[in-house]
Amino acid sequence: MVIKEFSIHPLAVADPPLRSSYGRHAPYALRTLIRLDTTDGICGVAEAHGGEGSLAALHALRRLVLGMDPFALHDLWMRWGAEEAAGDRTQTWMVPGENPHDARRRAFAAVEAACLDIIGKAVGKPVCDLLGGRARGAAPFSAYLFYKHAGGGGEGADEREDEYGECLTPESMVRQCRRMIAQYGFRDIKLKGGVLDPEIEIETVRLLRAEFGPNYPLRIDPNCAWSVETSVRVGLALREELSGGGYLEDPCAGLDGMAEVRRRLLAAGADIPLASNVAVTGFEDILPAWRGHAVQIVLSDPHYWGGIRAVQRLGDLCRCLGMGLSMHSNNHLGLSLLIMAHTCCATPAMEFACDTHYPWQHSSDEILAGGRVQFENGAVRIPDRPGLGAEIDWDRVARLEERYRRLPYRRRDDAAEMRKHVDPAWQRILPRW
Ligand code: GKR
Ligand code: MG
Repeated sequence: MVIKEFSIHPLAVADPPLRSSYGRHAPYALRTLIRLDTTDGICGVAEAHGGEGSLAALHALRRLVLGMDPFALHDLWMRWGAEEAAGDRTQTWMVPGENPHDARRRAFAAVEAACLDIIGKAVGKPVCDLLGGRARGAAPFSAYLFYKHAGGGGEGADEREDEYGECLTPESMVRQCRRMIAQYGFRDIKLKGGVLDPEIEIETVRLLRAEFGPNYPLRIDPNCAWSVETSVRVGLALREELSGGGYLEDPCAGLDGMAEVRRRLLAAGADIPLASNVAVTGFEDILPAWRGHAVQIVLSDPHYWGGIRAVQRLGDLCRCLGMGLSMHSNNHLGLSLLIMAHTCCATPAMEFACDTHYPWQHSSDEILAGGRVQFENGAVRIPDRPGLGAEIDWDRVARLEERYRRLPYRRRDDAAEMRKHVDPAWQRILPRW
């Protein structure tokens, strides 16, 4: 069995005006669907980051994939040269999926997921059962809360209903969380911070704790918006709320800054773990992060760490070093959610609930035949089907692809959206506070 066709489908997915320290989300997020067809008539699919950078890498990889045996993933890895690339792979200045330094790994990860989908279909097993079996029966996810402007995503006649409404105060964030938990049953809460004055964000976390109690661990992630000083101040103010299964994620830029924050928090008696998906994005970052005590929890992501098996390896490494493992998320559709769920179930070390943007996407954009993936008590069960368990609605794909073609932009640029809608002079300043 070899791969005889490789098609690449760029997609535009409606996205609400969510805020982060990067700026504001555009009306459409960019994603890519890939499809591999084998000589045995089996089709494998995967979802990847979108936009021209991701597309270019996938098109370059295509010539190595055509004619390959889907089982020969190591051979592909070596021929493609997706090892860690030199250069700034941090996500300090570039949003995930836009950094050219991990573009090769991202392309490989998509092909790996599609090949595992093929292999699973060939042997009649779900992907996580091919990779050592299930460390847990279902993949738990967290309620991923965002400050946001009014709007449900999309534009003009294509605008989506604004399910969560404007959310720029602590009180409206509690309402957002209540609604999300009622709908999905999440048991962990993540607040995207770095948007409002830290005092308001502290108040938001406190209100969330008052509303949901200590059985809902809390995390806050300002994506490097704070100085070391501010990070320590916020950490100390929230020492109760961020302990007991919670964490402080990428409060400031760089491993040195994170190490200093950790030192000062510990010296003040606050043992709050620091987590990262900004300063730590690849295997090369692990030892410096560990040696400097800068990061205690690594946020993996099968999309940019090099695939599902790379996250398994990362999990083993984290276990050896006494570090925790969680999972990062960007905007995505149900196919990525399934990739993340298989990854989580096949990775014993994944002991934190994974992040997901899925609640922010609208059902009318889902490309899975049969509609959106369902959550039970905040977790996704692995479908009782071989491979990733995804059946694609190709008419829907064609519509999202057509929408992509009509979009004027080809990469995610949250700062440009800020200038367009909020403040014409807006710049990403780090640290802002
Ligand atoms: O969607 O704005 C966003 C997030 O800020 C995302 O881009 C981050 O990569 O969620 C991510 C994170 O945990 O840093
Ligand atoms: Mg993060």
